[in-house]
Amino acid sequence: MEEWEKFLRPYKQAVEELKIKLKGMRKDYQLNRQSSPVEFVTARVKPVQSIIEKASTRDIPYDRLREGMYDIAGIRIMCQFVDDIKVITELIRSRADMKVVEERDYIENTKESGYRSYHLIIEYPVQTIEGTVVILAEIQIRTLAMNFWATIEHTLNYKYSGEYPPEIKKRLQNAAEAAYLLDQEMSEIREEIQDAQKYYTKKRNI
Ligand code: 0O2
Repeated sequence: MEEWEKFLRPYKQAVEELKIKLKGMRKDYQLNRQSSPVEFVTARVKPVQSIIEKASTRDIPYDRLREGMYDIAGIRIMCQFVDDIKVITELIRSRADMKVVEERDYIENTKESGYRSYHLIIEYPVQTIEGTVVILAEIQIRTLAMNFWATIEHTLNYKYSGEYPPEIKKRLQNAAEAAYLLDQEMSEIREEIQDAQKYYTKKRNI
C-alpha cells in the first residue's frame, strides 16, 4: 500500500494544484465583471481499485502506468453553455504550465451510450523533492446538462455493469436527447440569462 501511496503522490499534488488554478479562471472573470465560462470544478485521483481494474482490462503493465493510463488524475470543468467549452479549451491550450497532448471530442462524436463531453489529456509537471515528475491528467469539460446525464448514467452503470435492461437503456437514450435539447434551448437564450446574472451579481454586491 505504501508503494501505491508513493506512486499516487504526484497525482494528488497535481489534482490539488489544477483545481486551484482552474477555479482561479472563474475568479479572474468575476473580477473583470465578465460572465465566467467556468461554472465549477471538481477533481479526483482514481481509486487504487479502479486503477488495478482498468490496468487489467486495458492490458497496461504496472511499470507503464505513468505513460499508459492518462486519467489517474482527473479534473472536471462544468459550464453553463456548450459554447463555453470552446472558450475553456482555448484557455487551457494557451497556458504555459500544462501541455495538451490529446483531445477527444465526444460532443461532435457522441458516444453510443449518449455520453457527451470534451476531453483534454495534458502533460503536467509536478515539483517533488526528487525533481520534476511530468504526469498525464485528463480534463473533462462539459455543460451542467451533460454532467447531470453522465453522473446518473455512471451510477446506473455500477448497478448494471453496462448491461442495461432495454427499458433503462431507452430511458437513458431519451434522457441524453433531453439533455441535448436543454443545452440547445439554453444557448438560444444565453444573452438573456447572462444579463440577468450580471444584474443579480450586482444586486448581491450592494
Ligand atoms: P471514472 O469512474 O469516471 O474515473 P480508451 O477509449 O480506452 O482509449 P477511456 O479510458 O475509455 O479510453 O477514455 P475515454 O472514453 O476518453 O474517457 C473515459 C472517461 O470518460 C470515463 O472514465 C468517464 O469518466 C467518462 N466516460 C466515457 N464514456 C462514458 C459514458 O458512456 N458514460 C459516462 N457516465 N462516462 C463516460 P472511467 O475510466 O470510466 O472512470
